[in-house]
Amino acid sequence: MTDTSAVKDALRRQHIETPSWAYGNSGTRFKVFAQRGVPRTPQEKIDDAAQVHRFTGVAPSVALHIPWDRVDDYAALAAYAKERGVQVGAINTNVFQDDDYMLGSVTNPDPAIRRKALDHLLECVDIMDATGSRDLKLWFSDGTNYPGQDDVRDRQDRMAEALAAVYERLGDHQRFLLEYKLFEPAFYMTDLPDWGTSYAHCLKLGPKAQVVVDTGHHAPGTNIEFIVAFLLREGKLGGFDFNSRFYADDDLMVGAADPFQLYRIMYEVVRGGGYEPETGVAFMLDQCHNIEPKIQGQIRSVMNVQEATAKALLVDVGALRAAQSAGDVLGANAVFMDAYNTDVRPLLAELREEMGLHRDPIAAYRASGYYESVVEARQGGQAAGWGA
Ligand code: AOS
Ligand code: ZN
Ligand code: ZN
Repeated sequence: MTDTSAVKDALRRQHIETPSWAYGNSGTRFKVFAQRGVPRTPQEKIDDAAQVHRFTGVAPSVALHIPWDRVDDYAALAAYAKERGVQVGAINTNVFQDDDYMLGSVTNPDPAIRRKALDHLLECVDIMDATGSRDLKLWFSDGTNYPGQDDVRDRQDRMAEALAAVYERLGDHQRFLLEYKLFEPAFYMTDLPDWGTSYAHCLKLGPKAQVVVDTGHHAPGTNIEFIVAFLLREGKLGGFDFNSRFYADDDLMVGAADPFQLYRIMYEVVRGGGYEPETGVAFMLDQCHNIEPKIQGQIRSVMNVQEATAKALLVDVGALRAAQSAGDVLGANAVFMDAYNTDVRPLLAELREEMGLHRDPIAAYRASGYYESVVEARQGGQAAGWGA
């Protein structure tokens, strides 16, 4: 039996970070459907993020994306967030939207373009100094489209050089989270295609270099929870970019495509100690809401992560271990599935009441009138970045 009050305590201190770009208009390369009431400024994105925290109680920070969230005074922006009851979280870099980066950013064959990309990454560390952020998230669209297009090994050397320069610049309480992605926008080869490549670069640099697992960045069928277990064991799991994929990097709501996979991932997180705040695993969402309302989409996503976490915390570890050591294949699997098949919604509703929240965050948000007030106040909302 698992102690539900301990499970509730663990859930009470959950921290899920929402991304500023989830609140803006986004879409595919075919069409961006503009929604009403979307934020026009970074401050308004923070206002929306604060609503997600207000109704869920477990989303106290918001990740920024530079230059989409460019402002003159980042310390003032961090203070603004604080006033609204949230914090500025990870700073996301952008070396993928400039014409100069057609053949890559930090791995570009042209040293002047590499320098420009590195300068942006370093500027983002300056921004972290101002906002007090701990994490710099590095995602590179770098790669090639055709065999022979560029030298694969030289590109690794260039990547290593840039990462070392960023690492060198990090302060004592800062770190970078290095993201990998199998493909897209490069279709033949990505310079950081998988966790092993990110891990190898991070391992060489030291403890302030950590791997971030974006759940949408793997080949179909990849056992992501194994990667999570392995990286945690090695002390190299910096965090997650949570989202769902059906086909490629779909960036749909986490837990929508495969809630069972999310549960398996959260089980390994809990098992590997990654749920403890001191391990520094960041639980971030990296999503877009192209056709659904954005704030509600974020609330739903936070709830999906909560539900998977609750189930992972409910696993009867004693019974599982006993079955495992007895070689009881079906017994162990049954214990694992029992937790997954538990309806944790009543437990979470109860927890929310204990936290002074409404039992149903979506209903409470809908009834709050916030959406109607921003539709009224905001005219001409901003694209999230890609849709600009
Ligand atoms: C891109 O595919 C990565 O998932 C990035 O983490 C992220 O989506 C981006 O930084 C936001 O544009
Ligand atoms: Zn991501
Ligand atoms: Zn992605």
